[in-house]
Amino acid sequence: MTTNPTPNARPKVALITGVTGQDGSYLAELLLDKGYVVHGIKRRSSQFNTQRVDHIYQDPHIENARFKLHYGDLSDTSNLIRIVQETQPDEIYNLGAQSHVAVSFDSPEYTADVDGMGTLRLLEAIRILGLEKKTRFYQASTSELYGLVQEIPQKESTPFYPRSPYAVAKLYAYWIVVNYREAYGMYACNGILFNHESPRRGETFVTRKITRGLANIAQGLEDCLYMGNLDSLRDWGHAKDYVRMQWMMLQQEQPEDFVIATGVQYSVRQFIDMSARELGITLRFEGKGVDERAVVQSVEGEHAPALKPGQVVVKVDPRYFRPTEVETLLGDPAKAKAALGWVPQIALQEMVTEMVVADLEEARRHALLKNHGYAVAVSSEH
Ligand code: NDP
Ligand code: GDR
Repeated sequence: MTTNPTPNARPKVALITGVTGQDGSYLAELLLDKGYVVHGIKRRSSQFNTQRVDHIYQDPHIENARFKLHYGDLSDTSNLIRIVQETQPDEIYNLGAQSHVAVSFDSPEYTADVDGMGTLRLLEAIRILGLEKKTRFYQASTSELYGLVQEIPQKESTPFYPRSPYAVAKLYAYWIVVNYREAYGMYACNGILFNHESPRRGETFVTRKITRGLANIAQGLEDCLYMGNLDSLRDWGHAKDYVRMQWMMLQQEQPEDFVIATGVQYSVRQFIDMSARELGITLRFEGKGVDERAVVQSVEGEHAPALKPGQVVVKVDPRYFRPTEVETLLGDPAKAKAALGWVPQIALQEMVTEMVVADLEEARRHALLKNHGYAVAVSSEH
């Protein structure tokens, strides 16, 4: 539904960094629905990397195309200035990032450059082009800022204690946004978002690794899923609910920072259990620490033809432990509810079902190909 107030008014223009990612794709859909012209920055890659937005792609030759992609990178200052100049956005959503916490320990400098300095580069682009009073800025801040938590649940006033190069880079980004708001009167704000997932979640984040891995095992494409810390506790929401809030944050009178969370917490182990049940598999967890594993207790229905009771389908592998772990995160979204009327609409169980159904469909396709003699590579190495 298009909600542009007056049909003849100039449509609002948004620029999204990270448009090819999970959130960027849902946000682009939302803004197109609202009548925006949406510009997105995509990275040059040796293979197509626009799968998440292919369904909303518009041929640039079409007159009045409302979805346009530009090559760019958050590490490239002149490129960012040029894109902001060309697009003259009313709103910038800075979602682009090296967003994997574990990978940030392998690539700390790159993560700092893109996630920290990249934010500064965009804010400076706005300032250099004299757009401080026109362009509103949303920064994808994160619950990882709380790291070693100082208070439960975490709210806007909870002190930060980042525990990874990713979180430290995002801490810089958080404060530079606050500073530019105070120093230059810019409408710039931080959404401190807790983990949010969907069938579009990257395959190496824990929820998607679980739903995809178990679906592959159920269809006989893999034998075992190797996991890190099963005790880790997270507050998981659905990405669709969270991008709605990103837009709402830029429509207020005054820029403010908000915590976005569900207020409910589960362990990685519980997420595994819920996903297995969706596939008709009942699991029993045995052992402790690095020796912990999940064994199939019973199988019902037709989703897991490849499985037998007694089979070990999940094992802990310390290679997925992090040098410093964030053990527990639980958000308090009271401010967002009171000030903006935002409440999440999709519960965890519903999201698990949606993710498992999508991954099972893909696993079935792969199994069909495999059974007809085609080679299928199903890597779960993360
Ligand atoms: P994804 O990893 O799915 O998407 C990240 C996006 O950033 C991709 O489009 C990616 O491009 C792009 N990107 C990566 N590096 C660069 C770069 N150097 N220059 C330009 N773009 C780049 O993340 P999500 O959609 O899950 O998250 C969106 C944002 O929200 C991120 O900033 C993340 O850190 C933050 N966040 C996410 C949370 C979550 O639970 N999902 C919670 C809190 C914050 P490509 O597709 O080519 O890789
Ligand atoms: P997180 O998400 O680090 O919270 O960052 P991730 O899904 O990677 O990990 C969540 C928790 O699960 C534990 N875990 C594993 N994680 C992965 N990836 N793979 C495993 O095998 C595994 N086993 C256990 C992790 O140790 C961790 O405790 C996400 C990203 O989207 C960030 O960009 C975002 O800022 C935060 O969420 C909020």
